[in-house]
Amino acid sequence: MTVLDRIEELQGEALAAIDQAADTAALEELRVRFLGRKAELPNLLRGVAELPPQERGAVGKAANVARKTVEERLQAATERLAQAELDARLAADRVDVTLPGRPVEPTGTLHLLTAVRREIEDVFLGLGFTVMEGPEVDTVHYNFDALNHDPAHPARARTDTFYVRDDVVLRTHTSPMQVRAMEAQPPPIAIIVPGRVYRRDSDATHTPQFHQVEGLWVDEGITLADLKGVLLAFCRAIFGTEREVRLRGHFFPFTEPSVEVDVSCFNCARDGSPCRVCKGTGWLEILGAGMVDPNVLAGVPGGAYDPEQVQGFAFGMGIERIAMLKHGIPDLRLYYDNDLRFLRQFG
Ligand code: 2NM
Repeated sequence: MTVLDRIEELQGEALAAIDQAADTAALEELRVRFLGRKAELPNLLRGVAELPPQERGAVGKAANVARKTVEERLQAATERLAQAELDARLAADRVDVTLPGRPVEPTGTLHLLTAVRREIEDVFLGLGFTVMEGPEVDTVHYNFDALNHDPAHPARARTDTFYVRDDVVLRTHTSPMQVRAMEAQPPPIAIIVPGRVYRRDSDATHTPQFHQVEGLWVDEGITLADLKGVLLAFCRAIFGTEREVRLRGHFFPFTEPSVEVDVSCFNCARDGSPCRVCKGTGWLEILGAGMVDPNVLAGVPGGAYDPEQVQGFAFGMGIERIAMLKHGIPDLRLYYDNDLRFLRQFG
C-alpha cells in the first residue's frame, strides 16, 4: 500500500468514526486517536522530510488536507453533540415551580384535650369573645380574695389547694386571670380563659391537675338570659344542633345567682331506651355559671366596674369533662396514660 493510499484510508476511518460518535467524550478520544501526538497521520506529516524528494509534495499535501478534513469534521461534530448534550441537561434539570410541593409528613395528632380546647375557643371566638391566658401560679388575693371567697371557704385549706407560699398558690381555677383582665381594661369585656388548674384531688374521677375554660361577659344590662343564650349556642356547636339547655340553682362564691347548666342528652335522643350516659334523666351536667357577684365587680380597682352601672355573667367548665361527654371517654386516666392507641383516634 502506498503512503497516499494509507492517508486516504486513515481519513476514511477517522471520518466514519466521527460520524458514529455518540457524545463529546467519544469525540475527544477520537481526536487523540487520529490527531494526537502519537497518532499515525501527524507522524506521516512529520516524516515527509525523510521521503524521496519527488514524493514529498504529494504526500505532504495529501496528509495536510486529510488532517484539516478530520479536524473540521471533529469540530462540526463536537459543536453538534455539545448542543444536544446541553439541551438534554436543561430538559432533565427543569423545575416546574407551579407544582404544589411536597408537605412534610405529619408526625402525630393533637392531643384530644388540645383539640377540644381549640374547638371550644373557636365557638366563643365566633360569638365575639377574646381568648386570654394567665399565670398558673398566682396570689391568694387573685385566686380567692378578689373572687369573693369567704376567709373560711374550704377551698382555701392546705388539704384542697397547693400552696407555694402563704400568699401564693397554684391556681384552682382560671378566674384569677379574669379579675386581672378587668383591672387591665374597662367594660365591655367578653373573654374566655383556658388553661391548667390545680386541686389536691386524686381518685378515679379527679386528677390534681386538669383543664378549664372560664368565660366572662360584662357590659351594661347583661342578664341571665344572655348567659343562657350564649351557653345554648355553645352547646349546639359542640354537642349538636338539636340540643337544649336548662339551669338549676346552685352556689358559687363569685356569682349571685349561681346555676349549674345541663345540656339535653345527645345519646338517648337516638334511641328510646333509658341511656347509660345520662342515666335515664335526659340531661347531662356540663358546667357552672352565674351572674358575677357585685362584690367581685366592686372589688376591681379604679371603679370602672361599678355594679350599679354594669352587670355580667361568668361560667366555668372542665375540658376533660366536655371531651368525655362528647367522645364517650370512659376513664379520665386515658388522657394522661399516653397510650398511642387512644391518642391516635383523635386530633
Ligand atoms: C364557675 C362557675 C361560676 C366564674 C366567675 C368568674 C369571675 F371572675 F367573673 F368572678 N370567673 N369564673 C365562675 C362562675 C366559674 O366555674 C364552675
